[in-house]
Amino acid sequence: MLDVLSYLMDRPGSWVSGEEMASSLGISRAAVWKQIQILRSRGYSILSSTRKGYLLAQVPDILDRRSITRALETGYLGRELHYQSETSSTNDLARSVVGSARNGAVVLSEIQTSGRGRLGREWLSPRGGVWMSLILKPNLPPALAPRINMAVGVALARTLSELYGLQVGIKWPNDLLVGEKKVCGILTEISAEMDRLNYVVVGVGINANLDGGAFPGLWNATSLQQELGRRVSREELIVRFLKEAERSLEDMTSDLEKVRQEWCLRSSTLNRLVRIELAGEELVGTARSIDQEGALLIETEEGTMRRVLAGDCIHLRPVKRDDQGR
Ligand code: BT5
Repeated sequence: MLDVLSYLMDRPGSWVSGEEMASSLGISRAAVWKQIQILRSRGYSILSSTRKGYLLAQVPDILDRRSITRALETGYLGRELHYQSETSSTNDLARSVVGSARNGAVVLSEIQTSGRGRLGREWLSPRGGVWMSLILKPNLPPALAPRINMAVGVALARTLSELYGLQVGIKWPNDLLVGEKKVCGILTEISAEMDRLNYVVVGVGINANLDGGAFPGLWNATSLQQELGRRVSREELIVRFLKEAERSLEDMTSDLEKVRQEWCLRSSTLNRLVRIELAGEELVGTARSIDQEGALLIETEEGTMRRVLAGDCIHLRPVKRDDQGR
């Protein structure tokens, strides 16, 4: 299903011949036609002409629980899906259902009225974005929860770059930037006993189909729509992200080093001069690496290495090539 849709979406404003599409996708022309009919029934406006083929004229911006469930490509992530058109925060909604929820349940909402960031900061969540929370019940000690954050950040960066060809960078600990502008934020909240995690709620906010007016007063926020010059299918985005997140979470248990290395590759923080704001302290230095617990390793201006587990990070300037560490 997603194949014909992706094919048309990759060619915005262009006519695509049915024959060309069928042969590129390795399916029959009748199968293409059938998929076009299904897409139309879901609200996609697709023009057809016997001479020119098909043209995707308009993408509906709907989140339909059943349609997402049908499109899912995961084993467990998102197989239990909760949807509300409006909620205070999907992280709160997730916590209210966590008792009976299965590992991998996902909570989605069109609008959040009290979306939040870290340290109680406000997260603007108007209609058009993807506001979702993953409920995970992993068998991990609480100290290793930041690994989940790292795995989800990597999955999100991979999704945006593979689906849209965007140059996204992960800013430590877990913002996704296009250039220097924030397009996604992640808020991971845990419930734990001394030696055991009860559950983890990973809140993921993606500024998808939002225009410039969506972020009054925020000069450093952007959206997929603004960056791509077109709207995206949020359903396709969610389905792909859940698939990538499941893969990264699996890697996290079988090959954590792979996740760490991918984080480093996709990071826009490493090899930069940064200022880290910790409770009651400020640290300036060059970000050299992150370790397997997601802690940032900073080389201070005095030449000592500092390990920072949590804090706010401000990018100061890129470091010159000859200044780079390994
Ligand atoms: C974050 O916090 O970046 C985590 C955001 C997590 C949002 C998701 S949505 C689903 C789930 N439910 C929730 O209630 N939250 C999660 P932080 O690093 O603290 O960044 C917050 C700062 O980002 C704010 O103080 C603003 O400056 C800025 N900001 C607010 N809304 C934004 C938006 N939509 N896009 C980009 N930046 C925004």
